[in-house]
Amino acid sequence: KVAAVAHPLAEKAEEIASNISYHAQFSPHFSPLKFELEQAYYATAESVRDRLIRQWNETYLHFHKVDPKQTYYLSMEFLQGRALTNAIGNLNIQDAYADALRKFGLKLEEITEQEKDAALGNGGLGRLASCFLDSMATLNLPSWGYGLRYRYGLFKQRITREGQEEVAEDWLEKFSPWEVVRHDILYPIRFFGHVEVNPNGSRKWVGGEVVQALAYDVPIPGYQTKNTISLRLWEAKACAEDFNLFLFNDGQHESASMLHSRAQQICAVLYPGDATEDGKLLRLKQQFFLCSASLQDIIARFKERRQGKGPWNWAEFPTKVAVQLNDTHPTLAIPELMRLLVDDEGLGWDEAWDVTSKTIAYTNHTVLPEALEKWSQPVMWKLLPRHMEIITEIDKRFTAMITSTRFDLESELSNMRILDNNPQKPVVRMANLCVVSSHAVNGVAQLHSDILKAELFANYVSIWPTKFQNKTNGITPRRWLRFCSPELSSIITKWLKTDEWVTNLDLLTGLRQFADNEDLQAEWLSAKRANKLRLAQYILQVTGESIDPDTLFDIQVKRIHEYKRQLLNILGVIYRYKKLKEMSPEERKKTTPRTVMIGGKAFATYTNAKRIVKLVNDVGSVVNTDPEVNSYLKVVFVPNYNVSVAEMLIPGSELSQHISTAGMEASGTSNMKFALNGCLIIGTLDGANVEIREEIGEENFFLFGATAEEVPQLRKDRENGLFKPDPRFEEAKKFIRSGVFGRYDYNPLLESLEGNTGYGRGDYFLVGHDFPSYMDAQEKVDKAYCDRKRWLKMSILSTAGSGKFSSDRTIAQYAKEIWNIEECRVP
Ligand code: DL6
Repeated sequence: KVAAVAHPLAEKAEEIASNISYHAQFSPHFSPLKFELEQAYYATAESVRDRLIRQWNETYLHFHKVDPKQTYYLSMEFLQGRALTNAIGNLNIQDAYADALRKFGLKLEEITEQEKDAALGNGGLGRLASCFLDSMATLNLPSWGYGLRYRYGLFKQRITREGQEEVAEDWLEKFSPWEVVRHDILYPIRFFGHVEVNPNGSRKWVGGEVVQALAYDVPIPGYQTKNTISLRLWEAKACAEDFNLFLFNDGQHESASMLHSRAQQICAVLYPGDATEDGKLLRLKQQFFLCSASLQDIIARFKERRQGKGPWNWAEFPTKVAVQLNDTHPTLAIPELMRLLVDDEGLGWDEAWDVTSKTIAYTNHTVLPEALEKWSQPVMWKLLPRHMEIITEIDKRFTAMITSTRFDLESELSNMRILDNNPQKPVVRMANLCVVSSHAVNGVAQLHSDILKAELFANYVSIWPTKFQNKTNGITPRRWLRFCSPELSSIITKWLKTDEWVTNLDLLTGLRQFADNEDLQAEWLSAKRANKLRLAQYILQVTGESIDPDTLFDIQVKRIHEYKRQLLNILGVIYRYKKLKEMSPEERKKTTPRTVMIGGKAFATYTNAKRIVKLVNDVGSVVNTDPEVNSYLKVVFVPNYNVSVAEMLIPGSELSQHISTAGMEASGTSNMKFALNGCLIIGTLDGANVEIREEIGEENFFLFGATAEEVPQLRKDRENGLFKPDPRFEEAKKFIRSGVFGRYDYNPLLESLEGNTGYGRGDYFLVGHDFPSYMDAQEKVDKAYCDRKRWLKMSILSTAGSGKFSSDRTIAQYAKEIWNIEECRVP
């Protein structure tokens, strides 16, 4: 009954309501006269998007006019999550929208729940990219993100009796109201083919297959600023001529559309399985597709901002363009930029190299050897022949530089080279290509950057000592506190007497002075409790398990990986369960009741990770139905962990586990989200835990485990049979083997913690070594939780010490120390 009128910039609830009504009627996506939650979501999202589009266009025009140096963040992953709450929050129109929706008898929270997560990423690396975009927009930085528009994002996880099952996640099943297709932004992307040499010696890549890259733009609004930047996602399209009408009319329907379906495959899924040669080729195609489309677009913009009139001063390019490679996945941007400059623009090698290396910077996100990308040389020659010529030339020049100037490094050269010419398996080492070609290389937490400098890239450091930097990761305080925990946010604002902390997170230190204040503690407790209740309801809804909000909520959520050691967590739980079983009812009453929640997705082909998921579920089934124990311990596997689930879990957490083997987690960012929400951390000295502990105070952090320095020797000791397992560790494993948790064969998993060979690898992740100190730290947790005042103080101090971990700080450092870009605020 609300009048349907378009008021794109409506302020008042009535006008907003009529705007929503307008979209329901005139941008119809459903049958008329239906206005249920789903329809209301789309109409609401479109009305918000109208406002964004105006700011977005203004931002584009402003950047065009000012022509500042601009950063382009190239990433194969963006884990955006939902957009509506974030957009409404950043535009500061929550109350008006809530009022408007009430006129339809709807609640804003019900509407926001309708949105599907855009899960175009796997985990930390992709979520970091999304936090960075939020900060770039909020800091008014001239910057854009470039990624791929995967048809199916990260799989949906279902838990069955067999464990994890993967189901395609159809985030575009209906459509996304947050993307705008740009039919005018289209670039040709070539694969395969060959290189032609012209009489003047210049080279040209020709032939092969050509697909089109079509741009879809997603608006990224900054917090309380007009600046709205773009995330440009590329989709692959075949040309109309590629549809063979003759074959189709001849009844050969599949052959007729072969090129179309081949083009569609490129952006079909995030991380196509790469166990087969075809799978590897597809992944490489995806990477090149992103790099080529983005660079053609960047160059087109560089020209457009010079009124489209050449000749171009290419030396100016790095003063206008910064390209950040999010890990090695977009490494092909390096040879592609060289190719575009040399072959298409006619620059000489040295000039093109100067432009390329001044433009490109690289972030490393892992030291895990299996995650350091290496591409088969024969596959690369087949798919990208011109790029392989360029890479070979870069490798040749680098080799010549070392042999002529650095005799001391000659013995190291074979490891430093970009090409590994091992005849059995010749590969291109993408990280080496990035290090050699970029002007800046950074790690993502101090410890990680130190390890990169001391180990992985040590030889390069001796050549280019100033190239290597640290940029400790951060998270956006908007999504990860202000919007996901409005109750706690209001309390913070009240006690700090300002809400400026949302954009200046260091102000949180102002809470320290009140950490002992009983009034603040009471308010803090009530906000945490409200969040715990909300979480308990969610757990009931998705698992059917009822959990008690008076127990300690202990959470570990992240990708399932052996180095992240969910196995250590569950072994600890198993030991706890066994001890509870052995206690008398009176003794049990003296323990600290806990609800342990573990969630995360295992890569589809990672068998041990899937076994861990199964074990957690099996332990939960037994413990939760054991009437003697289940008021003191519950174990819940939280299915389908994603950004929206995190927004529910983190505010309701009291203890969270960041317990990777030291030296293996580059940074971690969920540790920052939990600490910011007043959750205490039990963790090792790994990644950003080190800095979090420094910031919040070591007395507020439950530390255990070996240090990164000790790890190599401990591994050797194991190999030499010098490791003596703690009896508690042996007891926990034996308990699993006794069959208490069902008949599934857990031996292969348990053997990975034993022996020196095969599965065993001699407990590479040192679960056995760290188990006793982990259990001791858990005892300290239990004790601390009994003292409510002390716990609340620690919780307040965690939040108060989290200011450093704002992605605004991280991005400001990138802007100043790597990109050399400045604020460009839309007036
Ligand atoms: O830098 C973001 C994120 C870090 O917080 C994690 O510690 C790190 O594991 C992750 N790295 C990757 C790269 N591949 N692997 N493995 O996802 O980056």
